[in-house]
Order: sequence, then structure tokens, then C-alpha cells
Amino acid sequence: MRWSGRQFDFQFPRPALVLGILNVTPDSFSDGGLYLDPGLAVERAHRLVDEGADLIDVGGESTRPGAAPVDEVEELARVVPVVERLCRELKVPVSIDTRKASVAERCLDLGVAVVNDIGANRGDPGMWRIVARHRAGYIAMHMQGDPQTMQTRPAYGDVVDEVAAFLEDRLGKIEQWGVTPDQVVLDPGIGFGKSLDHNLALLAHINRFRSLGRPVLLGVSRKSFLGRVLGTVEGERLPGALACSVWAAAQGVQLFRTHDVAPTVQALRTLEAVSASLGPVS
Ligand code: HH2
Repeated sequence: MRWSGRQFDFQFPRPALVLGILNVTPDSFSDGGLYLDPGLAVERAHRLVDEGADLIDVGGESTRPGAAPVDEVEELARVVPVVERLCRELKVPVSIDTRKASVAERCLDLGVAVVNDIGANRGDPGMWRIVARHRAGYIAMHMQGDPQTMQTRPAYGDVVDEVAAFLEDRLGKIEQWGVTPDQVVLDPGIGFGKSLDHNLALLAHINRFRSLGRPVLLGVSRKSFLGRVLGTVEGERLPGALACSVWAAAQGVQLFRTHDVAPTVQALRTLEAVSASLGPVS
């Protein structure tokens, strides 16, 4: 299997890929307000690459539960100065975390390689047309509802079946708009319209998503469900996130989106070293 787009071509099997998170927002749940200054944001991205990030995922709109929506002008004002520099300076591909086709298009014009679309359940195919035209990578994530309301009363019959069926359906629709499967990564959207039990069930059955034939991405970094499992506050969720990531990597998940690049890379490389020794002992 491969994941390829305009400036990148990742062939699997290979060591798991790590996306370093860079939120240039005032209100992201973890790093909100830290990187509003483009200079600090660029510096942070360089640090994440030094720590082993394979891609940098830039976001200009928080999608934490209850976050206020941001208009296109504001989102562009936040991301463009940072994306412009990162596309020139970084050796790794840059991804833009946006639900807006217009923001994706502007960033693709600046050299971004991947669109991370947490709103893959949109009715508007404009995003897919743009991704197809630029031959960009595309991350399609499942979300029930929208960030304003998604945690009010998330409900499913069977969460694993429904999320898998949704992602399969998206894959088909995306293809109809000219995006080829090798451009696409699928993400069950941990924490997006899901209760604690829904998140745990998705993690427990994460290997189910591999049967869709595309690489799978997991985003658990610092999320509140970890706090509910352990009673930990936002700054203390790294061990829980690493446990989930190692579990998922052992089930075959290939991409991890994280604020904590160095520890995540170390955990994944350790797992991979152990896995490489499976088989008869000499
Ligand atoms: N989670 C967040 C944002 N974007 N994209 C994908 N593909 N998968 C995820 O799980 C995911 C995502 C939420 O985390 P964060 O960016 O840290 O927070 P905020 O939305 O508040 O900026």
C-alpha cells in the first residue's frame, strides 16, 4: 500500500508516520494561544521536525467541543504567514487542518501537500475537486455532528460498524470527484461526536478500519477521554496517549497525530524493534 500526493510518496509497510500538531489559534484545547506569533509557530515546527515528525499539521480553527466557528478571512490570516514559511523551510510535507475548501486551496497554492479534513462528512464536494486538481494527500475523518454540538448526546447503534461504513462511503464518493484512493488516509475521529465508551470501542476494534484498504490515522493526543479513563488533567495525558498509540500501531495503524512528537516517535520505534524480532529465536 502507498500514500502519495503532490510532493510525497510513502510506501507501507514502513515505520509509522508521525504528524506533529501546530495550532495557530487562540483557543485550541491544548496549545491554543502559544503559537499565534508566526515566528514562534515556525520555530515550533522546526523543533517538531527535529524530534522526528514526518509531517507538520497546521490548524487555524479549533475544533474542540463547543469551539466558536472561525470565518475564512480570520482562518487565512492565521495560517497563511505560517504555511508560507513552512512550505519554503521544511523538508517534510506540510498538511493543513481545515474544513474550508477555500482555505485548503490557498494553502495548496502555497505548497501544502496534504489536506486534513475533519469535516469529511460535508455535502459540498468542492473540497474534493480541489484535492483532485492539486493531487494532494487527503485525510478523511469521521465526525458525528459538528464541533458546536457533537458532544451533546453522541449516539450510534454500533459505533465501529457505523464509522467504518461512513469512511467506506466517503472513499467511494471522494473517488467520484477524481481523488484516487492512493491519496487518501482514513481516520475514525477519536473524540469527535463520541462518548468515552465510543472512543474505547473504536480503539479496541481499530484494526477493523484497515480492512478498508487505506492507511489509518489515529489522533488521541491529550484528548479528554484519556482524562476520563485516568482522572488526569490536560497536561498529564501523555502516558495514556502513548498506550493508545502503541496499541493501535500493534494493530497496524500507520499514522499518528500528536503534540508530543519525541515521546511518540520513541514509543513507536520501540514497538517496531520488538515486532521486528517476532519469529523463531535463534
Ligand atoms: N483532532 C483534532 C484536530 N484535528 N485531525 C484528524 N485527522 N484527527 C484528529 O483526531 C484531530 C484532527 C483536535 O485536536 P487539536 O488540533 O489539538 O485541538 P483543536 O481542535 O482544539 O485545535
